[in-house]
Amino acid sequence: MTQDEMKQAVAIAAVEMIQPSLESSSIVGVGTGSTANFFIDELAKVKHLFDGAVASSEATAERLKSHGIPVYDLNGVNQLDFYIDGADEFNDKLQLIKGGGGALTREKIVAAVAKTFICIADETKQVELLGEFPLPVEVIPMARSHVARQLFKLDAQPVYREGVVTDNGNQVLDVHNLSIDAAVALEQKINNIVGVVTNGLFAERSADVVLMGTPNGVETLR
Ligand code: ABF
Repeated sequence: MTQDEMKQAVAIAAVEMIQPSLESSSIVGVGTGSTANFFIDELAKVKHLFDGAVASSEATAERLKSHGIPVYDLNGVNQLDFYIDGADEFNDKLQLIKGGGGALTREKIVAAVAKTFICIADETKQVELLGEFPLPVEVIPMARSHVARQLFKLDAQPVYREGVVTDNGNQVLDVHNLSIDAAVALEQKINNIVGVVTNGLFAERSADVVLMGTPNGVETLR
């Protein structure tokens, strides 16, 4: 099985998982990235079963609309039963690193609102210790150097993701050489640096379920 086939398998499994709960009034939270794109394409096949979606990025909004799925502003949505999104890494506590695609802040907001966060990822994203994948930190542009200096004090190596502007008009630092054993504490510490919008650790709000694609099929981790 190729990596893309595993991504498609978890996308199909995610639609199967949410389908029994979908109603004509349901709004689905949808993430960003190549695995999420497979999910969008599968979700479109059952679009008659729900009302619409909230998107975690402009790219996702465009893809949803291209399938004829209405996209709503989160502020107008009272209830979001599910958020489905990929990840760059996940551990056995279902804590994640996200934001390789630069959409971490909107992803974290939608995940915070959703009752159930279903993470879809192939087995290459599973790790014992988070941090091999550089941790993305979204920063207000004028604070970028200040935030970088504070991160150096944590013995981390922030690298400016040059040429990238987030959907919120901000910049991204990718923090290398982290070995994260206290993910909640680190998430809070980095978020407390003035000028940080948010970081890509999803530890305080981890996933509720990970659907992991393997060559032998999809495993459900809770
Ligand atoms: C989003 O897409 C991001 O949080 C994460 O960075 C990325 C994973 O991308 P892919 O599914 O393409 O590996 O979920």
